[in-house]
Amino acid sequence: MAVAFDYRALAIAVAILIALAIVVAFVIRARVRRKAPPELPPSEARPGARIEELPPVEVVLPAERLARRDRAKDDVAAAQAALEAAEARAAGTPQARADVERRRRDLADAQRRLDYEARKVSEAEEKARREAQAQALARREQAEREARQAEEARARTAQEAQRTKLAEAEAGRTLAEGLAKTRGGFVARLNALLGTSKALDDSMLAELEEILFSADVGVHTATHLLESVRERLARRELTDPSKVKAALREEIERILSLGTGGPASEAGHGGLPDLPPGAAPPQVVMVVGVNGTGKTTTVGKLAARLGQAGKSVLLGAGDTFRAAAGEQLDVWADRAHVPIVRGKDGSDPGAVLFDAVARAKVEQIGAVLCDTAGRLHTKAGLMDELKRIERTLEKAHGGAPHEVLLVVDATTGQNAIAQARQFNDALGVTGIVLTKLDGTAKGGVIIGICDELKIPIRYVGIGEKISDLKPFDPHEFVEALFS
Ligand SMILES: Nc1nc2c(ncn2[C@@H]2O[C@H](COP(=O)(O)OP(=O)(O)O)[C@@H](O)[C@H]2O)c(=O)[nH]1
Ligand SMILES: [Mg+2]
Repeated sequence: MAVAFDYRALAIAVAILIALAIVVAFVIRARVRRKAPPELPPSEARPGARIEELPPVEVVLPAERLARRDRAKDDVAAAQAALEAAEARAAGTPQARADVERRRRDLADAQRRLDYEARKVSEAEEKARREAQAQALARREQAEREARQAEEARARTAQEAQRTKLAEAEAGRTLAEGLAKTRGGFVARLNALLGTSKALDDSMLAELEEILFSADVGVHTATHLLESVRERLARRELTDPSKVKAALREEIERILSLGTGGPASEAGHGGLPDLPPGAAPPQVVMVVGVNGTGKTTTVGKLAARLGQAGKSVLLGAGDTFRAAAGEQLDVWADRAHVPIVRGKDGSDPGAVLFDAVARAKVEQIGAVLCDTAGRLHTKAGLMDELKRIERTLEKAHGGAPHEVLLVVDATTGQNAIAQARQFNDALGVTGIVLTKLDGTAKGGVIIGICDELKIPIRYVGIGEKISDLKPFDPHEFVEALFS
């Protein structure tokens, strides 16, 4: 049995399927479009997008290209005119018709040529426009970069000024404030004794002796002071207690001015001396002393002082013995805004300091401040280690260390003098920093140090803040002590 094939039904089914496929395609496309394109960070944004933001640019095309297009235009016009003339002349002869046909072909050729030249002009125009825009964009980005850098530099300067202000705000303590405890100690007792209108007699001298002997100036210096008073009394120069006080003050200032003894200490008191004439930078300062006297703190404060005076400074973290000593110095480097060379805990301190000096030479840094350990397994071990470091520094830079700065803690009183003597014998100390004067009534020890050792006192420490390191000036010191 023949089955009649229904072509109409098939066509309708196919049409429905096609329509369905079109609808599905539209739905999918609409969904894809609705998804927002991922947001690009500004620096990765498509250059095209940035170019579109630019104002339109004028471009100049090569004259030769424009001339070729114009010639093609003229050729079209000429072919058009020739065709029109041929058509006018056409008299139905086969030659005339052939001539018209030929002119028509010429016109079509000329037109094609013109189309080609016009397309080339617009391509060249587009290319030139893109190039000009890319250049404009590069210029704009360069300007933006420069503006950003200038802004960053401005922010850095402002931050710097803020830091300096903070450091200055920290500079609250004066020398007189730092010496308050010592002034309240033996100086207060001297004032109480010599500020009276009592007669100058043996009992007063006995009390003076007692005050001076218990004042941490040391037996040697106390004897020295008493003798000078007795001599002047014998010469009848001192007729009342206030004159005795003035004489003592004078004598103390004279002793405090003694710190210009040996050749190594010619620069005298008050601040770090300059490099000797002819010596090449960097100036290498080796900071030594027993544990806890304030070496690391002094290195940090000194770095800030020198930095403020315009000197470039590098810190060398030579205390690799005590865990966390490096981190402590790191914090100071940060506060003083100076670079630092550090090794691993337990590494060879000589090697670390050698590297520090080498880096300072390469980077033409003015001064290297070398922190060192204050405690090893034995005292002899410490001195040997420090002597070895001293030799290493000499190897790193002839003439180094230019300064061996001993840090002693005033709160240890007479012990400070003993330490200074030991370090001086082993290393040849060229300057002393007496720290923690703010925390003790034993400040008189400074008089003993100057009298017995005659090593210049470079600085005194009167607190834990960055600005609590003052260059030592004997006159100023006596003024503050007796104020
Ligand atoms: N009050 C006071 N404390 C100080 C002074 N110098 C250092 N110190 C403190 O003494 C402690 C030991 O100092 P540090 O520098 O670590 O000593 P180092 O072991 O010799 O390096 C720290 O807590 C410092 O803050 C000072 O002049 N005055
Ligand atoms: Mg330390």
